[in-house]
Amino acid sequence: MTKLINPGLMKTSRRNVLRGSVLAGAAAMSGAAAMSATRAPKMDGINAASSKLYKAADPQAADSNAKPADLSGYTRVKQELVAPPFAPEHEQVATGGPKIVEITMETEERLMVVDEDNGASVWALTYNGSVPGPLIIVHEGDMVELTLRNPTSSVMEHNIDFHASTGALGGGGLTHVYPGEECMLRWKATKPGCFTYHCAPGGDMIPYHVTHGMNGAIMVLPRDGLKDKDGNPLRYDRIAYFGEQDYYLPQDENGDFKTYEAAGDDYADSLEVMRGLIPTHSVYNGAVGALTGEGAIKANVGETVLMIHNQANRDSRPHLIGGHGNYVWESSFTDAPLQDMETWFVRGGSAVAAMYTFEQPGVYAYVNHNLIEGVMLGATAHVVVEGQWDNALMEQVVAPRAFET
Ligand SMILES: [Cu+2]
Repeated sequence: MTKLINPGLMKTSRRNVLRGSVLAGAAAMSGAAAMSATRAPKMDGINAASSKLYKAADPQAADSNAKPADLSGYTRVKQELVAPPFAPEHEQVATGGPKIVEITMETEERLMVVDEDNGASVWALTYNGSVPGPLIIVHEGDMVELTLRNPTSSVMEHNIDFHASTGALGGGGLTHVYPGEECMLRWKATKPGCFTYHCAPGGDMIPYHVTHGMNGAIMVLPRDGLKDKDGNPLRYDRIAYFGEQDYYLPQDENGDFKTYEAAGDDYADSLEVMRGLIPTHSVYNGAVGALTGEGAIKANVGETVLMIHNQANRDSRPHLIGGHGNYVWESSFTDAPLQDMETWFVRGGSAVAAMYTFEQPGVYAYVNHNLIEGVMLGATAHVVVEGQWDNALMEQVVAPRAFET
């Protein structure tokens, strides 16, 4: 199935297209010029066992007939990204005209404990050191201007595919950075909604990076904010950002989770587990229990929380035990939200927003309601809500007691 999509430039196949750079070259975008020089991975100091993971970057076309983007009318702002489950400072309703929102992300490879109880760990591949990567928030019509930096200490090549963007494999084709390299990508947020972003270096490396934590979400708000089906404004007091991560961690013959010296060393073993399609873990925010106990989300009775759920690889079906999805946007923010949902759906490779106003105090569990995944694989978070109990909504009329026979 090999064919030439751009005669004289390069050969392609479906697999090569997934490797990323090919289409970007064919697109011959002006922004690609800076990335066009043929580069070689910097191999100094790289773990020898992992160096085979490198693939030489495909050459990219330097020529372009594309017009420069008209950036007049935009103002520039910096968005300081924060670690999940928190959201960056933002406006719910945009003031002023469209903005160029500058963000910086580093591709950090780091050893993370996945389950303290059994020693499961992973050399996570991350944006800014967290699983999921940070939540980005812009408004429809804004430009996202990302500086993507791959530290020299990295072992692997990384890039980023924004599902919210248009063209060049979601930017994946224009953002391949080797250790010690950085690049800048600017794209216009034309679709309002919540969207996944993820690393997609090419071939089997795509699911490998995504299942090692390299994904996150961006929310593109309508300029005038969220609305119900009748167009009335909907506002939230806080955001809780859940990244659900399926891991496929190799185990030895005794069932113990294997450990590795460096990022990438688990490549062959991981692929073998991944081929079975059954995750060893499915967790929120990187690890079992990351959002329970001290990490639990906090809220008060009467507060409205916007729960943003990202799952870059696998379907999920979140349910807030004891509460509801008062408004749920499974698709675009231009669609009317679903209302009063018990359980909603997150298609693998997407992010979804659900809004709820807490009416009772207590501990709420936010679970994947495939309860095997929620309970046994780890996909449980807690929301601890303070306030006054409302007996009109629920009351224990008789506490458990022995009944008379
Ligand atoms: Cu990556």
